[in-house]
Amino acid sequence: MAHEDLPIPFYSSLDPVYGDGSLLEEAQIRFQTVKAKFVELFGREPQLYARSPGRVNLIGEHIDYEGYSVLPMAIRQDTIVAIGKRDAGESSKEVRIGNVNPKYSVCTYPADPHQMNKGFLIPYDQEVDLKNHKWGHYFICGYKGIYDYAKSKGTDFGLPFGLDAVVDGTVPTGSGLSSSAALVCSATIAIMAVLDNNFPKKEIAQLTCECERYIGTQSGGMDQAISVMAKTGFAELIDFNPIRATDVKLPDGGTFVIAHSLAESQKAVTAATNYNNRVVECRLAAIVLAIKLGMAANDAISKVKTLSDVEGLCVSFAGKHGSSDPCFAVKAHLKEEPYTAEDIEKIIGANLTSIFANSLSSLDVLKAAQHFKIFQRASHVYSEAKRVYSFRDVVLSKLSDDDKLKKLGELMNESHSSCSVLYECSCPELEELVKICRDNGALGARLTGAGWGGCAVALVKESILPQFIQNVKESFYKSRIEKGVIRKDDIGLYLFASKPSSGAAIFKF
Ligand code: NG1
Repeated sequence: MAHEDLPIPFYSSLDPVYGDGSLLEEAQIRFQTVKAKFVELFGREPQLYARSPGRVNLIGEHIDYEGYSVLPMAIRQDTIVAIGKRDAGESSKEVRIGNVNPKYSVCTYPADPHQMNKGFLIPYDQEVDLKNHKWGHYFICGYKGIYDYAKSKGTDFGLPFGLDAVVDGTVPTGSGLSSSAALVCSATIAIMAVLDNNFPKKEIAQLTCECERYIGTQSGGMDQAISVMAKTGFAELIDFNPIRATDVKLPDGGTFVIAHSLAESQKAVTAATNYNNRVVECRLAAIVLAIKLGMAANDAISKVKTLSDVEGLCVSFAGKHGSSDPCFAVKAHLKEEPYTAEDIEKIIGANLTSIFANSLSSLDVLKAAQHFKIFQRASHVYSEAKRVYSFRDVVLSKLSDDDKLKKLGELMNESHSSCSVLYECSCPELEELVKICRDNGALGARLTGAGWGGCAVALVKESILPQFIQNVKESFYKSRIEKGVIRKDDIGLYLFASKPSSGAAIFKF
């Protein structure tokens, strides 16, 4: 059976996931702490646990929501959820979520998602209460996801049902390492398991991607797919529509180092000007290209959702001019100067607000936007999509490991430059950090995840790893430690080498 058709693995001990070394010891302590917190808050022991990891994206940034394949790997940092059903009766009408970290206070939600409309997420009419953004919302996304999934299968899995849960996460938040997906996926899987169900991984990847959108970001499915489907020792080429994961064994002799820029990327809160803005710009680029390439405006508006939808048109246009590159059509038909809303409305013959009338978060984007850089966004998406396959092809090639690593590094550098210049999702701290990584011998370095803060990932030869870490500490972190931005003892949380780790799992001891 294909990997993505298998259910989430169910274990009675921690070692299949955490191995037998120091990671296992650390995990044993964490699971004991989560259990103790559960007993402290709810007066009984949890029934079971689920875990889901964060990820680092090696290449393929801001293209998953455009339907293109990406190439991430899971990292060891993860989120653990302990869960138990509440007794039937009055108390079964609530979901209570605690956290081992005292920074996150207990959140309580009504168990019936129809009541969640009032003052919480408002999932049924699509409004999102971002002003009252609370960490527990991510857990409730999973609850709502399972509820909707059950309904789509013509059942209810016994929901609405009161649940208690305690969360412990080690994926740094706002870092581009997908702490949000680790929480949404572990919550969803814990809820699924405590209701005595287990679905194929590809369905969980799909449903967790859809339910994380209740938070208000129009995310693609990369983070959830890798968190659910990762395998120890492999990066994965993730395809969408349908979701599929193909193992990619990275060449020997290189290591990926993750380094935090210490600028927090508040993806949900800045969605209207950053993340969702780019999703809207890509849609507008796709519609304008479709029309310029001969599609009727009405068809373009109703049928074209992503740049991958018009790639065929772009490629056949390029073909007539001796090229196979969709960017050829972008250069021929879009102008580099930013477009105003009126410029685009003139081309497509419709109001932008009417196109996005069904999406409140897109309307927020339109309200906040001064202009739309559709040439730059489309150029990034098409070129980045190509780099993902080039990366995979280099890995599969007959080159020596050294030559492979060199070429992978070059592709990572090109990806960063495209993210920074064309997609404008970098920030000064990330630029400084990427430069420091390269100056200290990284074969390639780039921002990873959504950007606007968060982490960089650098490809480093194992032979220089200790010196590289030392130099980056000196050049980037030392001054920040002196200024009190981070504590010296915490440096390992912000700068670390990472091997591809395993995906989501359920534990019952
Ligand atoms: P991060 O930075 O981990 O939140 C986000 C999206 C991904 C992808 C990347 C950019 C979510 C949950 N994740 O990742 O789907 O679009 O940005 O490549 O929104």
